[in-house]
Amino acid sequence: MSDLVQLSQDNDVAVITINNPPVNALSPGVPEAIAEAIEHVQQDASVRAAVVIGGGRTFVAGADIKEFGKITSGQHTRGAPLLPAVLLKIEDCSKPVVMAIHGTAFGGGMELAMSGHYRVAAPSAQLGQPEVKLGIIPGAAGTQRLPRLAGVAKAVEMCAGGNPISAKEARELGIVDRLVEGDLRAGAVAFAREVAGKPAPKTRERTGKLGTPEQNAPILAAAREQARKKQRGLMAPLAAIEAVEAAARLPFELGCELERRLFTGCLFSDQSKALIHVFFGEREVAKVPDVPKETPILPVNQVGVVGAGTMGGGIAMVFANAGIPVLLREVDQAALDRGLANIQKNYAGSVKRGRFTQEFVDERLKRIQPTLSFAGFAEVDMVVEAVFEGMALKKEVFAELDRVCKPSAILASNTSTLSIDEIASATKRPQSVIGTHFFSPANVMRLLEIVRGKATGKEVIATAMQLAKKLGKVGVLVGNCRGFVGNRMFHPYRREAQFLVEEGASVEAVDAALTDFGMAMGPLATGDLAGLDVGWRIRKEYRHLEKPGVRQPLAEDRLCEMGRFGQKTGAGWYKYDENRRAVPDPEVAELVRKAAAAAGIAQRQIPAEEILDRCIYALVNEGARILEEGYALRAVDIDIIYLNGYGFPAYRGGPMWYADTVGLKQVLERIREFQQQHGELWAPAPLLVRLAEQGAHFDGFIREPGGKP
Ligand code: 3H9
Repeated sequence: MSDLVQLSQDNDVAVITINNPPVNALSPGVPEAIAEAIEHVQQDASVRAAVVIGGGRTFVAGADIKEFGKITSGQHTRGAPLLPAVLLKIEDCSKPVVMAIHGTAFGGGMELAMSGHYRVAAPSAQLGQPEVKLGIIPGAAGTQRLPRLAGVAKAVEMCAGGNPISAKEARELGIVDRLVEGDLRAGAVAFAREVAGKPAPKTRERTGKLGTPEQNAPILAAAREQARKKQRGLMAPLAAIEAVEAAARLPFELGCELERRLFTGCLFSDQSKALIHVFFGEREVAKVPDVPKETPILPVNQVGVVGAGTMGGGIAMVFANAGIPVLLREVDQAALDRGLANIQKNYAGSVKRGRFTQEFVDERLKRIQPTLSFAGFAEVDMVVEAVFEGMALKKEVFAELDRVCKPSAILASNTSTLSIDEIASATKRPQSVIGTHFFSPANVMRLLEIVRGKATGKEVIATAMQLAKKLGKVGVLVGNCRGFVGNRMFHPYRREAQFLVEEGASVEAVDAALTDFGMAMGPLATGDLAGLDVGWRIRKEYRHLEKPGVRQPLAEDRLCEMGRFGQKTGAGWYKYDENRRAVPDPEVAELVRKAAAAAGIAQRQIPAEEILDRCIYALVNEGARILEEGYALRAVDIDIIYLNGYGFPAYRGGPMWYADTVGLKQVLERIREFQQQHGELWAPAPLLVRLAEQGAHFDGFIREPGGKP
């Protein structure tokens, strides 16, 4: 037997152990070795039943995702798919095969589990068909066996939604036959002994839960509607529903054939390639080349948050939710009361929506201790400053924190635009100063931009990266440039959106072009949500840096002067009704038209394609500069920032991946057209020019050592 699978014997029960760390993926060699072990079980007269179990921390987390790229790029030339055949062999074994599940039985792992005659599980195990999250569907009869075990409704929910269920729920649904407390292997062997000699039920022959077409029709219709709404633009969920529908309609073999066709169609799609890029990208961003895995991590058991505004309050909730006690400091009682009331309101909303229980919330609230002073800050391991965005104030706060906090404490700023180095200069410990840029609402958004100053210590970086994970965030390390990565790119993106309106596109048309592309919101509606006054204040702070003669958007400053700050004032680019629904506002159209006329900007019809290209390529061009200058470590870091902080559609892989799929030569040509029409704001990034000329991609680009940060 190979190293990947071991066969041992516990008297009359064979134990097949899969050992392919870290997650026992079904890499080449694993299915073959399982098949070989089953062959032994079948032939060895001393064996009456078998247990299949995962070695290490988990059962099987699925097919080996790395192999998919090899298949779609033609490196794999294997003929008939192997896994489905191996699963049939297990199911056809004349001796009962008991699957013993701990950790995760995901994707191909779940499919493997369902090919057994019985399943037992540790109570902490999770089971699921998460393939849709990779833009594919189960490809080894998962869509055919799951409805036979759990019914069509649950199978549709799991295969189209992709979220796992607990072992307890799996037990209630009949997917799992027994929960095993304590030693799983021993429990599974005992179970196998109980069922040895009895007829072994084949999942594929069960039909009791498949329902009638009449019963299934409303379930499938509701699932399709939900998928179109909640997973807008994604192909895989609809394919998964079609495959599950086939399970109830067709014999098993024909259902499997349909599943295979749908699986292959999805696998070769751009959506799946993008989502697989995202899967590995989310893991890649945690790796910082000059901060090795062994870098010591500083303890963060207690934190301080300075400022109880929207951001500070949200950040306090993030820590409290992760079990870390927080001292929340404000300057006066009224501001502190307001901050706390917001936190309570926020939690109450979560209880109302059923996300948290009251008990859970009470426990979290107890972890947030409000204060008007810095008393107690001497004990905290880390402080996150979230005061008003102004350099003078930030420096004052950091000088004070430097005085009151213990020497080992990390001092972090939530600034979204200001220089971490300048903030650090207010302290005597610049090595302990770092940026932790949360996105609003901080307790919801997954992105955490971690900003490395020129003096930030490696231990501080490693600690912040690990803390991000603990807080349930995706931490991405970025360099210290104006706007860091996300906002620096967002600036030209929103600038183009505004220019387009000035040139004749309607506010709604600009937003629609981007939401049709898959963005969660259009650029102008996003401004209204974030508050137009934020940018206005920043523009005022940086006005002295603007180059004379360079075109600037006209309308947003005017809107702010009118008190139209966006949703919070009931009006911005749109008007908002009492339910915060955006309504187009002719007053804005008129204002923009007048401003454009005064500035001599000609009006014309602008096609949606131009709106899209100008906005997205503005992102890409700035992203290319950031990448070359080294403020982002890799193109995928930029992608992960945009997916988790800016509502970029995951199935397009992020702005840099999207540009790669369009082809950099084509992107460059279009940018050069825009440069001719609109001038130097559209000068192509040198890296884009170079890569386009080489026929290369952003993906995989590694900057020469010795670049800026
Ligand atoms: C499928 O099964 C299709 C089927 O229908 C069959 C069709 C024929 N493959 O996430 P972590 C790596 S599709 C390859 O940091 P955690 C991961 O990249 C698959 N590699 O750990 C990382 O590598 P590195 C359906 C994989 O404890 C390391 O393992 N299954 C795979 O936070 C540790 O991972 C899924 O979609 C894989 N399948 O989370 C499950 N899985 O250290 C995908 C992980 O070099 N996996 N790696 O960066 C997960 O959801 C999580 O990894 C899991 C563990 C929850 C299992």
